[in-house]
Amino acid sequence: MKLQKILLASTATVLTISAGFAFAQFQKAEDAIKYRQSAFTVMANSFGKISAVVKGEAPYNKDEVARNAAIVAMMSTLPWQAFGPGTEGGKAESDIWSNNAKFKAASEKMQLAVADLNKAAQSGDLDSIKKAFGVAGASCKNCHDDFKKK
Ligand code: ASC
Repeated sequence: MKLQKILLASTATVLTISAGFAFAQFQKAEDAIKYRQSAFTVMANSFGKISAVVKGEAPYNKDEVARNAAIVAMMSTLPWQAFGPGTEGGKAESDIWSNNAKFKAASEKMQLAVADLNKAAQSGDLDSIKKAFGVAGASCKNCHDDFKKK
């Protein structure tokens, strides 16, 4: 099955994945920090490639955008398992742990937004891609404003 097909995640799938994410175990906080930062790095790389297309800095290639959106959607499910108790550090604000419900809500909003972006990207409609990209980017920024150290 193609990656894009696997990742055409419905809202329910995203929430199921994120709800069942307690599979990773980390020996040290350092390992959790490295894991979540790595997932965000890969996500940001693909998001940045879509950003260039949306801004008109790169030509629109349907397959490439679809592939990058699928990567973003998949990666978006991964970092959260690495924010467990005792993993404070890196660029993470302490509010992640002291106000975890708000953090979780923001993370779910982002996952839904990038699932929508992925749907638009698979459809190949550039106008919907641009719209969904804007919503997704805002959901990244929203969470960073509250929970990421500058
Ligand atoms: C990116 C990236 C982010 C988001 C954010 C959107 O490409 O690395 O963190 O977009 O800047 O506002």
